[in-house]
Amino acid sequence: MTENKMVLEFVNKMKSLACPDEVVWITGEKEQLDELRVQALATGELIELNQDKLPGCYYHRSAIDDVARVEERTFICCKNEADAGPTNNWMSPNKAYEMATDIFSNCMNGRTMYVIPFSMGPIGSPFSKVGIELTDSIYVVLNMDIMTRIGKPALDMLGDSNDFVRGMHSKCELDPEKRYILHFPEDNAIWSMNSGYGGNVLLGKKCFALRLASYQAKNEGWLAEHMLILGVENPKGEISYIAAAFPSACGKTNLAMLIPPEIYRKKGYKVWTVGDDIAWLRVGEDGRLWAVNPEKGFFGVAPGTNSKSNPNAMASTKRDTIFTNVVLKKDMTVWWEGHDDPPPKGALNWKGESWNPESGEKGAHPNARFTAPAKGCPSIASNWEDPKGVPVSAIVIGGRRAKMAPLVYQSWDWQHGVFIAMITHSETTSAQVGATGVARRDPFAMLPFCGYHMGDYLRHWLDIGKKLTDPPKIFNVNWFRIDGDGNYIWPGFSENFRVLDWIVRRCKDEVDAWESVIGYMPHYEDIDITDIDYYINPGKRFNVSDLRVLLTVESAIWREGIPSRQDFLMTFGNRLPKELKDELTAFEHRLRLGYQTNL
Ligand code: GTP
Ligand code: SPV
Ligand code: MN
Repeated sequence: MTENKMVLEFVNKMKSLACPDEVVWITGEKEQLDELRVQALATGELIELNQDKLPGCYYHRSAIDDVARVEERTFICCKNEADAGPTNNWMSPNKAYEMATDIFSNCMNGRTMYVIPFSMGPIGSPFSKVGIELTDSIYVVLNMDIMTRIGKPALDMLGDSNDFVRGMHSKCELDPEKRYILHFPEDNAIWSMNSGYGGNVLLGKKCFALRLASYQAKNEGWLAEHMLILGVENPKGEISYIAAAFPSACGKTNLAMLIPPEIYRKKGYKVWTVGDDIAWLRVGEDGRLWAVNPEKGFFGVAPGTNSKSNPNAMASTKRDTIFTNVVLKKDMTVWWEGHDDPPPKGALNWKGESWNPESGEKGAHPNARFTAPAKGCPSIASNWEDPKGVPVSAIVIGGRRAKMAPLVYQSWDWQHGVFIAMITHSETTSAQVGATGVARRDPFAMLPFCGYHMGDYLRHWLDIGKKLTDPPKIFNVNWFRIDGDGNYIWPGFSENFRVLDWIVRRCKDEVDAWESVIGYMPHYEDIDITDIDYYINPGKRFNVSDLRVLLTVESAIWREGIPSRQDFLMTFGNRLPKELKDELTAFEHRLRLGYQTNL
Protein backbone atom coordinates (compact mmCIF):
# COMPACT_ATOMS: atom_id res chain seq x y z
CA MET A 1 0.00 0.00 0.00
CA THR A 2 3.00 2.26 0.41
CA GLU A 3 6.62 2.46 -0.60
CA ASN A 4 7.52 4.71 2.30
CA LYS A 5 10.63 2.98 3.65
CA MET A 6 10.26 4.33 7.16
CA VAL A 7 6.70 3.06 7.40
CA LEU A 8 7.71 -0.37 6.08
CA GLU A 9 10.66 -0.50 8.42
CA PHE A 10 8.47 0.36 11.41
CA VAL A 11 5.86 -2.26 10.53
CA ASN A 12 8.53 -4.92 9.97
CA LYS A 13 10.29 -4.13 13.21
CA MET A 14 7.10 -4.43 15.23
CA LYS A 15 6.12 -7.53 13.31
CA SER A 16 9.32 -9.27 14.26
CA LEU A 17 8.77 -8.27 17.89
CA ALA A 18 5.07 -9.18 18.25
CA CYS A 19 5.18 -12.15 15.82
CA PRO A 20 1.60 -12.05 14.55
CA ASP A 21 0.36 -14.88 12.32
CA GLU A 22 -0.65 -12.35 9.73
CA VAL A 23 -0.32 -8.65 8.89
CA VAL A 24 -3.31 -6.86 7.36
CA TRP A 25 -3.08 -3.31 6.02
CA ILE A 26 -6.26 -1.32 6.57
CA THR A 27 -7.18 0.36 3.31
CA GLY A 28 -10.23 2.20 4.60
CA GLU A 29 -12.46 0.47 2.06
CA LYS A 30 -15.92 -0.52 3.19
CA GLU A 31 -15.62 -4.17 2.10
CA GLN A 32 -12.59 -4.73 4.28
CA LEU A 33 -14.18 -3.11 7.33
CA ASP A 34 -17.38 -5.13 6.79
CA GLU A 35 -15.33 -8.30 6.68
CA LEU A 36 -13.58 -7.39 9.94
CA ARG A 37 -16.94 -6.68 11.55
CA VAL A 38 -18.10 -10.17 10.60
CA GLN A 39 -14.99 -11.63 12.23
CA ALA A 40 -15.53 -9.58 15.40
CA LEU A 41 -19.14 -10.78 15.58
CA ALA A 42 -17.97 -14.38 15.28
CA THR A 43 -15.58 -14.05 18.23
CA GLY A 44 -18.01 -12.03 20.38
CA GLU A 45 -15.72 -8.98 20.36
CA LEU A 46 -18.73 -7.17 18.89
CA ILE A 47 -22.43 -7.92 19.24
CA GLU A 48 -24.80 -6.87 16.48
CA LEU A 49 -27.54 -4.51 17.65
CA ASN A 50 -31.09 -4.35 16.29
CA GLN A 51 -30.42 -3.26 12.70
CA ASP A 52 -33.99 -1.96 12.19
CA LYS A 53 -33.80 0.36 15.17
CA LEU A 54 -30.05 1.03 15.19
CA PRO A 55 -28.71 0.51 11.66
CA GLY A 56 -24.96 0.00 11.48
CA CYS A 57 -24.70 -0.10 15.29
CA TYR A 58 -22.71 -2.59 17.38
CA TYR A 59 -22.11 -3.36 21.03
CA HIS A 60 -18.88 -4.04 22.86
CA ARG A 61 -17.94 -4.93 26.42
CA SER A 62 -14.46 -4.24 27.72
CA ALA A 63 -12.81 -6.32 30.45
CA ILE A 64 -14.31 -5.31 33.79
CA ASP A 65 -11.04 -3.94 35.11
CA ASP A 66 -10.35 -2.03 31.89
CA VAL A 67 -12.95 0.72 31.70
CA ALA A 68 -11.14 4.06 31.76
CA ARG A 69 -7.85 5.79 31.18
CA VAL A 70 -5.09 4.71 33.55
CA GLU A 71 -3.26 7.90 34.51
CA GLU A 72 -1.03 6.10 37.02
CA ARG A 73 0.22 3.85 34.23
CA THR A 74 0.62 6.57 31.60
CA PHE A 75 4.20 7.75 31.10
CA ILE A 76 6.10 10.42 29.23
CA CYS A 77 9.40 8.81 28.25
CA CYS A 78 11.74 11.65 27.32
CA LYS A 79 15.49 11.56 27.86
CA ASN A 80 15.60 14.04 30.73
CA GLU A 81 13.22 13.46 33.60
CA ALA A 82 13.03 17.21 34.19
CA ASP A 83 11.47 17.72 30.75
CA ALA A 84 8.42 15.62 31.67
CA GLY A 85 7.75 17.98 34.56
CA PRO A 86 6.07 17.51 37.92
CA THR A 87 2.62 16.66 36.54
CA ASN A 88 3.61 13.63 34.44
CA ASN A 89 4.83 10.15 35.27
CA TRP A 90 8.26 9.71 33.74
CA MET A 91 10.23 6.67 32.67
CA SER A 92 13.56 6.71 30.84
CA PRO A 93 13.19 5.73 27.18
CA ASN A 94 15.74 2.93 27.61
CA LYS A 95 13.91 1.40 30.52
CA ALA A 96 10.51 1.86 28.87
CA TYR A 97 11.62 0.25 25.59
CA GLU A 98 13.25 -2.60 27.45
CA MET A 99 10.22 -3.30 29.61
CA ALA A 100 7.77 -2.94 26.73
CA THR A 101 9.87 -5.04 24.37
CA ASP A 102 9.60 -7.81 26.89
CA ILE A 103 5.82 -7.40 27.19
CA PHE A 104 5.29 -7.11 23.41
CA SER A 105 7.52 -10.05 22.65
CA ASN A 106 5.39 -12.62 20.75
CA CYS A 107 2.24 -10.89 22.05
CA MET A 108 0.48 -11.33 18.70
CA ASN A 109 1.15 -15.04 18.32
CA GLY A 110 -2.01 -16.58 16.90
CA ARG A 111 -3.39 -13.12 16.16
CA THR A 112 -3.48 -10.70 13.25
CA MET A 113 -1.64 -7.39 13.31
CA TYR A 114 -3.68 -4.64 11.67
CA VAL A 115 -1.79 -1.69 10.22
CA ILE A 116 -3.97 1.43 10.44
CA PRO A 117 -2.64 4.49 8.64
CA PHE A 118 -4.63 7.51 9.81
CA SER A 119 -4.75 11.26 9.54
CA MET A 120 -5.58 13.60 12.40
CA GLY A 121 -7.23 16.48 10.58
CA PRO A 122 -8.83 16.54 7.15
CA ILE A 123 -6.91 14.74 4.39
CA GLY A 124 -4.95 17.32 2.42
CA SER A 125 -4.96 20.03 5.06
CA PRO A 126 -1.47 21.45 5.63
CA PHE A 127 -2.17 21.22 9.36
CA SER A 128 -3.08 17.52 9.41
CA LYS A 129 -0.70 14.92 10.80
CA VAL A 130 -0.35 11.25 10.01
CA GLY A 131 0.00 8.28 12.33
CA ILE A 132 0.31 4.55 11.88
CA GLU A 133 -1.32 2.44 14.57
CA LEU A 134 -0.50 -1.25 14.77
CA THR A 135 -3.03 -3.23 16.78
CA ASP A 136 -4.36 -6.73 17.37
CA SER A 137 -7.87 -5.44 18.08
CA ILE A 138 -10.63 -5.21 15.47
CA TYR A 139 -12.54 -3.04 17.96
CA VAL A 140 -9.67 -0.55 17.70
CA VAL A 141 -9.71 -0.66 13.88
CA LEU A 142 -13.46 0.00 13.75
CA ASN A 143 -13.30 2.77 16.34
CA MET A 144 -10.35 4.40 14.58
CA ASP A 145 -12.43 4.36 11.39
CA ILE A 146 -15.11 6.42 13.13
CA MET A 147 -12.73 8.73 15.00
CA THR A 148 -10.06 9.44 12.36
CA ARG A 149 -9.51 9.41 8.58
CA ILE A 150 -7.99 5.99 8.03
CA GLY A 151 -6.50 3.99 5.17
CA LYS A 152 -4.78 4.69 1.89
CA PRO A 153 -5.58 8.43 1.67
CA ALA A 154 -3.60 8.96 4.89
CA LEU A 155 -0.60 7.10 3.46
CA ASP A 156 -0.84 9.02 0.20
CA MET A 157 -0.84 12.23 2.17
CA LEU A 158 2.29 11.09 4.05
CA GLY A 159 4.12 10.25 0.80
CA ASP A 160 7.77 9.48 1.54
CA SER A 161 7.91 11.69 4.63
CA ASN A 162 9.22 10.44 7.96
CA ASP A 163 6.85 12.73 9.86
CA PHE A 164 4.41 10.19 11.26
CA VAL A 165 3.54 8.92 14.72
CA ARG A 166 4.55 5.32 15.32
CA GLY A 167 1.77 3.74 17.37
CA MET A 168 2.00 0.21 18.65
CA HIS A 169 -0.89 -1.33 20.57
CA SER A 170 -1.55 -4.85 21.77
CA LYS A 171 -4.21 -6.12 24.10
CA CYS A 172 -1.56 -8.68 25.15
CA GLU A 173 -3.28 -10.55 28.01
CA LEU A 174 -5.23 -7.50 29.29
CA ASP A 175 -3.15 -7.87 32.42
CA PRO A 176 -3.73 -4.75 34.57
CA GLU A 177 -0.34 -5.25 36.24
CA LYS A 178 1.38 -4.98 32.87
CA ARG A 179 -0.81 -2.22 31.48
CA TYR A 180 1.30 0.72 30.29
CA ILE A 181 0.64 3.68 28.02
CA LEU A 182 4.08 4.92 27.04
CA HIS A 183 4.77 8.08 25.07
CA PHE A 184 8.12 8.84 23.45
CA PRO A 185 7.77 12.45 22.30
CA GLU A 186 11.37 12.60 21.03
CA ASP A 187 10.81 9.50 18.85
CA ASN A 188 7.25 10.35 17.77
CA ALA A 189 6.14 6.99 19.21
CA ILE A 190 3.41 5.57 21.45
CA TRP A 191 3.44 2.05 22.88
CA SER A 192 0.25 0.88 24.57
CA MET A 193 -0.16 -2.58 26.10
CA ASN A 194 -2.60 -4.76 28.03
CA SER A 195 -5.65 -2.51 27.60
CA GLY A 196 -8.63 -2.45 25.27
CA TYR A 197 -10.24 0.75 26.60
CA GLY A 198 -10.74 3.75 24.28
CA GLY A 199 -8.50 6.44 25.71
CA ASN A 200 -5.68 3.95 26.27
CA VAL A 201 -5.83 2.34 22.83
CA LEU A 202 -7.35 4.69 20.22
CA LEU A 203 -3.90 6.16 19.85
CA GLY A 204 -4.99 9.01 17.58
CA LYS A 205 -6.97 10.59 20.39
CA LYS A 206 -5.42 11.56 23.72
CA CYS A 207 -2.03 9.88 23.10
CA PHE A 208 -1.29 11.50 19.73
CA ALA A 209 -3.64 14.47 19.28
CA LEU A 210 -2.86 15.76 22.79
CA ARG A 211 0.26 14.26 24.40
CA LEU A 212 2.55 13.98 21.36
CA ALA A 213 0.89 16.83 19.48
CA SER A 214 1.27 19.23 22.43
CA TYR A 215 5.01 18.50 22.34
CA GLN A 216 5.16 19.00 18.56
CA ALA A 217 3.04 22.13 18.90
CA LYS A 218 5.48 23.58 21.40
CA ASN A 219 8.35 23.06 18.96
CA GLU A 220 6.39 24.23 15.93
CA GLY A 221 4.60 27.24 17.44
CA TRP A 222 0.98 26.12 17.77
CA LEU A 223 -1.28 24.56 20.43
CA ALA A 224 -2.86 21.11 20.82
CA GLU A 225 -5.66 21.44 23.36
CA HIS A 226 -8.33 19.46 25.21
CA MET A 227 -11.09 21.68 23.87
CA LEU A 228 -14.44 21.48 22.17
CA ILE A 229 -15.12 23.97 19.36
CA LEU A 230 -18.55 25.46 18.70
CA GLY A 231 -20.06 28.33 16.75
CA VAL A 232 -22.78 30.63 18.12
CA GLU A 233 -24.87 32.10 15.31
CA ASN A 234 -26.82 35.26 16.14
CA PRO A 235 -30.03 36.46 14.44
CA LYS A 236 -27.93 38.50 11.99
CA GLY A 237 -26.28 35.27 10.82
CA GLU A 238 -22.89 36.17 12.33
CA ILE A 239 -21.07 33.19 13.83
CA SER A 240 -18.68 33.56 16.79
CA TYR A 241 -16.52 30.55 17.55
CA ILE A 242 -15.70 29.41 21.07
CA ALA A 243 -13.09 26.85 22.12
CA ALA A 244 -13.65 25.42 25.60
CA ALA A 245 -11.36 23.32 27.78
CA PHE A 246 -13.13 21.17 30.41
CA PRO A 247 -11.59 18.12 32.07
CA SER A 248 -12.83 14.63 31.20
CA ALA A 249 -16.55 14.09 31.84
CA CYS A 250 -17.10 17.77 32.66
CA GLY A 251 -19.40 18.69 29.79
CA LYS A 252 -17.47 19.22 26.53
CA THR A 253 -19.62 16.95 24.36
CA ASN A 254 -22.80 18.38 25.87
CA LEU A 255 -21.77 21.99 25.35
CA ALA A 256 -20.49 21.35 21.83
CA MET A 257 -23.90 20.00 20.77
CA LEU A 258 -26.09 22.41 22.72
CA ILE A 259 -29.45 23.56 21.37
CA PRO A 260 -30.33 27.06 22.63
CA PRO A 261 -33.42 27.48 24.84
CA GLU A 262 -36.64 28.30 23.01
CA ILE A 263 -36.57 32.05 23.69
CA TYR A 264 -33.23 32.24 21.90
CA ARG A 265 -34.23 29.84 19.11
CA LYS A 266 -37.25 32.00 18.37
CA LYS A 267 -35.00 35.01 17.94
CA GLY A 268 -32.82 33.05 15.50
CA TYR A 269 -29.86 31.92 17.63
CA LYS A 270 -28.18 28.64 16.72
CA VAL A 271 -25.20 26.61 17.91
CA TRP A 272 -22.97 24.71 15.47
CA THR A 273 -20.70 21.86 16.50
CA VAL A 274 -17.13 21.86 15.14
CA GLY A 275 -15.55 19.42 17.61
CA ASP A 276 -16.27 17.93 21.04
CA ASP A 277 -12.90 17.02 22.56
CA ILE A 278 -9.72 18.24 20.87
CA ALA A 279 -8.70 21.46 19.15
CA TRP A 280 -5.49 22.20 17.27
CA LEU A 281 -4.99 25.96 17.36
CA ARG A 282 -2.78 28.12 15.18
CA VAL A 283 -1.98 31.80 14.87
CA GLY A 284 -3.42 32.98 11.56
CA GLU A 285 -1.90 35.55 9.23
CA ASP A 286 -4.66 37.87 10.37
CA GLY A 287 -3.40 37.70 13.97
CA ARG A 288 -6.38 35.69 15.12
CA LEU A 289 -6.37 32.19 16.61
CA TRP A 290 -7.72 29.49 14.27
CA ALA A 291 -9.07 26.12 15.45
CA VAL A 292 -9.27 22.74 13.72
CA ASN A 293 -10.93 19.62 15.11
CA PRO A 294 -8.44 16.84 14.27
CA GLU A 295 -11.03 14.11 14.87
CA LYS A 296 -13.83 12.73 12.69
CA GLY A 297 -16.16 11.32 15.35
CA PHE A 298 -17.26 11.55 18.96
CA PHE A 299 -16.17 9.21 21.75
CA GLY A 300 -18.81 10.43 24.17
CA VAL A 301 -19.99 9.57 27.69
CA ALA A 302 -23.30 7.67 27.40
CA PRO A 303 -24.78 7.97 30.94
CA GLY A 304 -26.75 11.17 31.34
CA THR A 305 -27.31 11.51 27.59
CA ASN A 306 -31.00 11.79 26.68
CA SER A 307 -33.25 13.72 24.35
CA LYS A 308 -33.57 16.51 26.87
CA SER A 309 -29.92 16.88 27.96
CA ASN A 310 -28.35 16.28 24.55
CA PRO A 311 -30.75 15.60 21.64
CA ASN A 312 -27.96 16.02 19.09
CA ALA A 313 -25.90 13.27 20.69
CA MET A 314 -28.97 11.03 20.77
CA ALA A 315 -29.51 11.66 17.04
CA SER A 316 -25.80 11.11 16.29
CA THR A 317 -25.91 7.66 17.91
CA LYS A 318 -28.89 6.34 15.96
CA ARG A 319 -26.71 4.82 13.25
CA ASP A 320 -23.15 3.59 12.56
CA THR A 321 -22.27 3.79 16.25
CA ILE A 322 -20.32 1.48 18.55
CA PHE A 323 -21.60 1.37 22.13
CA THR A 324 -19.19 0.26 24.86
CA ASN A 325 -20.16 -0.88 28.38
CA VAL A 326 -23.81 0.21 28.24
CA VAL A 327 -26.86 -1.95 29.11
CA LEU A 328 -27.92 -4.43 26.41
CA LYS A 329 -31.70 -4.76 26.16
CA LYS A 330 -33.65 -7.85 25.15
CA ASP A 331 -34.64 -6.23 21.83
CA MET A 332 -30.94 -5.67 21.11
CA THR A 333 -31.05 -1.95 21.67
CA VAL A 334 -29.16 -0.09 24.39
CA TRP A 335 -29.81 1.78 27.63
CA TRP A 336 -27.87 3.66 30.30
CA GLU A 337 -28.56 5.61 33.46
CA GLY A 338 -30.25 8.89 32.51
CA HIS A 339 -31.68 7.45 29.25
CA ASP A 340 -35.14 8.64 28.08
CA ASP A 341 -36.61 5.16 28.48
CA PRO A 342 -37.36 3.63 31.88
CA PRO A 343 -34.84 1.04 33.16
CA PRO A 344 -35.39 -2.12 31.10
CA LYS A 345 -36.36 -5.50 32.50
CA GLY A 346 -34.57 -8.66 31.44
CA ALA A 347 -31.51 -6.76 30.20
CA LEU A 348 -27.80 -7.45 30.62
CA ASN A 349 -25.60 -4.97 32.47
CA TRP A 350 -22.27 -3.73 31.15
CA LYS A 351 -20.57 -6.79 32.57
CA GLY A 352 -22.90 -9.11 30.62
CA GLU A 353 -24.79 -10.28 33.72
CA SER A 354 -28.57 -10.34 33.91
CA TRP A 355 -29.51 -7.12 35.62
CA ASN A 356 -32.33 -6.13 37.90
CA PRO A 357 -32.91 -2.36 37.76
CA GLU A 358 -34.28 -2.50 41.30
CA SER A 359 -31.03 -3.93 42.66
CA GLY A 360 -29.60 -0.45 43.15
CA GLU A 361 -26.60 -1.43 41.06
CA LYS A 362 -25.82 0.61 37.96
CA GLY A 363 -26.58 -1.08 34.65
CA ALA A 364 -24.13 0.86 32.51
CA HIS A 365 -20.60 1.67 33.60
CA PRO A 366 -20.43 5.42 34.52
CA ASN A 367 -17.74 5.78 31.83
CA ALA A 368 -19.73 3.83 29.21
CA ARG A 369 -19.20 5.42 25.81
CA PHE A 370 -20.58 5.77 22.30
CA THR A 371 -18.34 6.12 19.24
CA ALA A 372 -20.34 8.01 16.62
CA PRO A 373 -19.47 9.69 13.31
CA ALA A 374 -19.45 13.50 13.52
CA LYS A 375 -21.14 13.85 10.15
CA GLY A 376 -24.29 12.26 11.61
CA CYS A 377 -24.70 15.03 14.17
CA PRO A 378 -27.62 17.35 13.27
CA SER A 379 -25.75 20.39 14.62
CA ILE A 380 -22.48 19.70 12.80
CA ALA A 381 -21.16 22.94 11.27
CA SER A 382 -21.05 23.03 7.48
CA ASN A 383 -17.41 24.16 7.72
CA TRP A 384 -16.31 21.64 10.38
CA GLU A 385 -13.77 20.10 8.00
CA ASP A 386 -12.48 23.39 6.63
CA PRO A 387 -8.70 22.82 6.44
CA LYS A 388 -7.91 26.30 7.72
CA GLY A 389 -10.24 25.90 10.72
CA VAL A 390 -12.46 28.52 12.32
CA PRO A 391 -11.43 31.83 13.96
CA VAL A 392 -11.80 31.75 17.74
CA SER A 393 -13.38 34.71 19.56
CA ALA A 394 -13.44 33.22 23.07
CA ILE A 395 -11.55 30.61 25.02
CA VAL A 396 -13.50 29.14 27.91
CA ILE A 397 -11.93 27.22 30.78
CA GLY A 398 -14.21 25.05 32.88
CA GLY A 399 -14.09 22.83 35.89
CA ARG A 400 -16.40 20.76 38.04
CA ARG A 401 -16.60 22.61 41.34
CA ALA A 402 -19.28 22.01 43.95
CA LYS A 403 -18.32 25.23 45.74
CA MET A 404 -16.69 28.59 45.17
CA ALA A 405 -16.09 28.88 41.42
CA PRO A 406 -18.77 31.20 39.99
CA LEU A 407 -20.93 30.48 36.97
CA VAL A 408 -18.78 32.68 34.74
CA TYR A 409 -16.08 35.30 34.89
CA GLN A 410 -13.66 36.85 32.43
CA SER A 411 -9.95 37.48 32.63
CA TRP A 412 -8.50 40.99 32.36
CA ASP A 413 -6.39 39.91 29.40
CA TRP A 414 -4.52 36.97 27.84
CA GLN A 415 -1.87 36.68 30.55
CA HIS A 416 -4.43 36.80 33.34
CA GLY A 417 -6.45 34.23 31.37
CA VAL A 418 -3.48 31.85 31.35
CA PHE A 419 -3.18 32.41 35.11
CA ILE A 420 -6.87 31.60 35.62
CA ALA A 421 -6.50 28.45 33.52
CA MET A 422 -3.46 27.44 35.56
CA ILE A 423 -5.23 27.65 38.93
CA THR A 424 -8.55 26.16 37.82
CA HIS A 425 -9.61 23.24 40.01
CA SER A 426 -11.80 20.36 38.97
CA GLU A 427 -13.12 17.28 40.75
CA THR A 428 -12.10 13.92 39.25
CA THR A 429 -14.70 11.79 37.42
CA SER A 430 -15.06 8.18 36.28
CA ALA A 431 -13.24 8.98 33.01
CA GLN A 432 -10.03 8.08 34.82
CA VAL A 433 -9.32 5.11 37.05
CA GLY A 434 -9.15 6.15 40.72
CA ALA A 435 -11.23 8.06 43.24
CA THR A 436 -13.91 10.38 41.88
CA GLY A 437 -14.76 13.80 43.31
CA VAL A 438 -11.20 14.66 44.31
CA ALA A 439 -10.40 18.30 43.55
CA ARG A 440 -7.15 18.89 41.71
CA ARG A 441 -5.71 21.80 39.78
CA ASP A 442 -5.95 21.02 36.11
CA PRO A 443 -4.40 23.77 33.94
CA PHE A 444 -6.36 24.07 30.68
CA ALA A 445 -7.85 20.61 31.46
CA MET A 446 -4.47 19.29 30.21
CA LEU A 447 -3.12 17.83 33.46
CA PRO A 448 -3.27 14.21 32.18
CA PHE A 449 -2.57 15.17 28.55
CA CYS A 450 0.35 17.58 28.39
CA GLY A 451 3.28 15.75 26.79
CA TYR A 452 6.00 17.87 28.38
CA HIS A 453 6.77 20.13 31.34
CA MET A 454 3.64 22.02 32.39
CA GLY A 455 5.70 25.12 33.24
CA ASP A 456 7.06 25.22 29.67
CA TYR A 457 3.53 24.65 28.42
CA LEU A 458 2.26 27.72 30.29
CA ARG A 459 5.21 29.71 28.92
CA HIS A 460 4.23 28.54 25.43
CA TRP A 461 0.68 29.81 25.99
CA LEU A 462 2.08 33.22 26.98
CA ASP A 463 4.28 33.24 23.86
CA ILE A 464 1.35 32.40 21.58
CA GLY A 465 -0.54 35.31 23.13
CA LYS A 466 2.25 37.66 22.08
CA LYS A 467 1.84 36.59 18.45
CA LEU A 468 -1.90 37.29 18.39
CA THR A 469 -2.85 40.82 17.39
CA ASP A 470 -6.53 40.01 17.84
CA PRO A 471 -6.52 37.42 20.66
CA PRO A 472 -9.61 35.60 21.88
CA LYS A 473 -10.98 36.75 25.23
CA ILE A 474 -10.55 34.18 28.03
CA PHE A 475 -13.38 33.12 30.37
CA ASN A 476 -13.94 30.62 33.17
CA VAL A 477 -17.21 28.75 33.75
CA ASN A 478 -18.59 26.27 36.29
CA TRP A 479 -21.91 24.48 35.74
CA PHE A 480 -21.56 22.27 38.81
CA ARG A 481 -22.22 24.32 41.97
CA ILE A 482 -24.17 22.33 44.57
CA ASP A 483 -26.71 23.64 47.10
CA GLY A 484 -27.16 22.57 50.72
CA ASP A 485 -29.33 19.62 49.65
CA GLY A 486 -26.72 18.31 47.25
CA ASN A 487 -28.57 19.46 44.11
CA TYR A 488 -27.00 21.32 41.23
CA ILE A 489 -27.95 24.99 41.48
CA TRP A 490 -27.56 25.83 37.80
CA PRO A 491 -29.85 23.99 35.34
CA GLY A 492 -26.96 23.44 32.92
CA PHE A 493 -27.14 21.73 29.53
CA SER A 494 -29.08 23.85 26.99
CA GLU A 495 -29.47 26.60 29.58
CA ASN A 496 -25.69 27.07 29.41
CA PHE A 497 -26.46 29.03 26.26
CA ARG A 498 -27.42 31.96 28.51
CA VAL A 499 -23.79 32.11 29.61
CA LEU A 500 -22.46 31.65 26.06
CA ASP A 501 -24.63 34.57 25.02
CA TRP A 502 -22.99 36.79 27.65
CA ILE A 503 -19.55 35.57 26.55
CA VAL A 504 -20.24 36.38 22.90
CA ARG A 505 -21.64 39.79 23.79
CA ARG A 506 -18.51 40.49 25.85
CA CYS A 507 -16.40 39.58 22.82
CA LYS A 508 -18.40 42.03 20.72
CA ASP A 509 -18.19 44.74 23.40
CA GLU A 510 -21.97 44.75 23.67
CA VAL A 511 -22.27 44.30 27.42
CA ASP A 512 -20.66 45.73 30.53
CA ALA A 513 -19.15 43.87 33.47
CA TRP A 514 -17.91 44.71 36.94
CA GLU A 515 -14.42 44.13 38.25
CA SER A 516 -14.25 41.57 41.01
CA VAL A 517 -11.18 40.29 42.77
CA ILE A 518 -10.99 37.30 40.38
CA GLY A 519 -11.91 39.00 37.11
CA TYR A 520 -14.75 40.65 35.21
CA MET A 521 -18.18 39.47 36.41
CA PRO A 522 -21.58 39.81 34.75
CA HIS A 523 -24.22 42.09 36.23
CA TYR A 524 -27.14 39.85 37.28
CA GLU A 525 -29.48 41.40 34.77
CA ASP A 526 -27.13 40.59 31.90
CA ILE A 527 -27.60 36.85 32.29
CA ASP A 528 -31.07 36.41 30.87
CA ILE A 529 -33.02 33.86 32.91
CA THR A 530 -36.38 34.40 31.23
CA ASP A 531 -38.24 31.07 30.98
CA ILE A 532 -35.27 29.17 32.34
CA ASP A 533 -35.99 25.47 32.58
CA TYR A 534 -34.83 23.63 35.65
CA TYR A 535 -34.20 20.23 34.15
CA ILE A 536 -31.97 18.52 36.73
CA ASN A 537 -34.30 19.07 39.65
CA PRO A 538 -37.83 19.54 38.27
CA GLY A 539 -39.22 20.41 41.70
CA LYS A 540 -37.30 23.63 41.69
CA ARG A 541 -37.63 26.97 39.90
CA PHE A 542 -34.41 28.77 39.25
CA ASN A 543 -34.66 32.41 40.26
CA VAL A 544 -32.59 35.51 40.60
CA SER A 545 -31.47 34.68 44.13
CA ASP A 546 -29.92 31.46 42.77
CA LEU A 547 -28.19 33.53 40.12
CA ARG A 548 -26.85 35.79 42.86
CA VAL A 549 -25.34 32.79 44.62
CA LEU A 550 -23.68 31.68 41.40
CA LEU A 551 -22.33 35.13 40.66
CA THR A 552 -21.06 35.97 44.12
CA VAL A 553 -17.31 36.16 44.64
CA GLU A 554 -16.58 35.09 48.18
CA SER A 555 -13.15 36.58 48.76
CA ALA A 556 -12.76 34.80 52.08
CA ILE A 557 -12.98 31.38 50.43
CA TRP A 558 -10.65 32.42 47.63
CA ARG A 559 -8.25 33.62 50.34
CA GLU A 560 -8.25 30.18 51.92
CA GLY A 561 -6.80 28.83 48.67
CA ILE A 562 -3.65 30.99 48.89
CA PRO A 563 -1.30 28.32 50.34
CA SER A 564 -2.43 25.61 47.94
CA ARG A 565 -2.10 27.95 44.95
CA GLN A 566 1.41 28.85 46.07
CA ASP A 567 2.30 25.19 46.56
CA PHE A 568 1.02 24.32 43.11
CA LEU A 569 3.02 27.08 41.45
CA MET A 570 6.12 26.06 43.42
CA THR A 571 6.03 22.60 41.86
CA PHE A 572 7.00 24.18 38.51
CA GLY A 573 10.23 25.47 40.03
CA ASN A 574 12.28 27.74 37.81
CA ARG A 575 10.17 26.77 34.79
CA LEU A 576 7.25 28.78 36.14
CA PRO A 577 6.94 31.87 33.94
CA LYS A 578 7.62 34.99 35.95
CA GLU A 579 4.51 36.64 34.52
CA LEU A 580 2.34 33.99 36.19
CA LYS A 581 4.14 34.36 39.49
CA ASP A 582 3.43 38.09 39.20
CA GLU A 583 -0.22 37.34 38.47
CA LEU A 584 -0.38 35.28 41.67
CA THR A 585 1.19 38.07 43.70
CA ALA A 586 -1.25 40.60 42.26
CA PHE A 587 -4.16 38.24 42.91
CA GLU A 588 -3.14 37.70 46.53
CA HIS A 589 -2.78 41.42 46.97
CA ARG A 590 -6.32 41.98 45.69
CA LEU A 591 -7.59 39.23 47.98
CA ARG A 592 -5.91 40.75 51.02
CA LEU A 593 -7.39 44.14 50.29
CA GLY A 594 -10.77 42.50 49.83
CA TYR A 595 -10.76 44.69 46.74
CA GLN A 596 -14.06 45.23 44.93
CA THR A 597 -16.12 42.24 45.88
CA ASN A 598 -19.86 42.06 46.14
CA LEU A 599 -19.80 40.46 49.59
P1 GTP B 1 -15.04 13.43 28.03
O1 GTP B 1 -15.63 12.89 26.79
O2 GTP B 1 -14.68 12.43 29.04
O3 GTP B 1 -13.88 14.35 27.78
O4 GTP B 1 -16.23 14.26 28.78
P2 GTP B 1 -16.95 15.59 28.31
O5 GTP B 1 -16.16 16.76 28.82
O6 GTP B 1 -17.27 15.54 26.88
O7 GTP B 1 -18.29 15.55 29.20
P3 GTP B 1 -19.79 15.23 28.75
O8 GTP B 1 -20.38 16.33 27.92
O9 GTP B 1 -19.86 13.88 28.21
O10 GTP B 1 -20.50 15.27 30.17
C1 GTP B 1 -20.06 14.45 31.23
C2 GTP B 1 -21.10 14.34 32.30
O11 GTP B 1 -21.44 15.62 32.79
C3 GTP B 1 -22.39 13.70 31.81
O12 GTP B 1 -22.89 12.85 32.80
C4 GTP B 1 -23.30 14.88 31.61
O13 GTP B 1 -24.65 14.52 31.79
C5 GTP B 1 -22.83 15.86 32.68
N1 GTP B 1 -23.04 17.25 32.25
C6 GTP B 1 -22.70 17.81 31.06
N2 GTP B 1 -23.07 19.10 31.00
C7 GTP B 1 -23.65 19.38 32.19
C8 GTP B 1 -24.24 20.56 32.76
O14 GTP B 1 -24.31 21.62 32.15
N3 GTP B 1 -24.71 20.45 34.03
C9 GTP B 1 -24.64 19.29 34.74
N4 GTP B 1 -25.12 19.27 35.97
N5 GTP B 1 -24.12 18.15 34.24
C10 GTP B 1 -23.62 18.20 32.98
C1 SPV C 1 -11.57 11.59 28.26
O1 SPV C 1 -11.38 10.84 29.23
O2 SPV C 1 -11.28 12.80 28.30
C2 SPV C 1 -12.18 11.08 27.02
C3 SPV C 1 -12.30 9.67 26.87
O3 SPV C 1 -12.54 11.82 26.12
S1 SPV C 1 -10.81 8.95 26.53
O4 SPV C 1 -10.69 8.79 25.10
O5 SPV C 1 -10.87 7.68 27.20
O6 SPV C 1 -9.74 9.75 27.03
MN1 MN D 1 -16.73 14.07 25.45
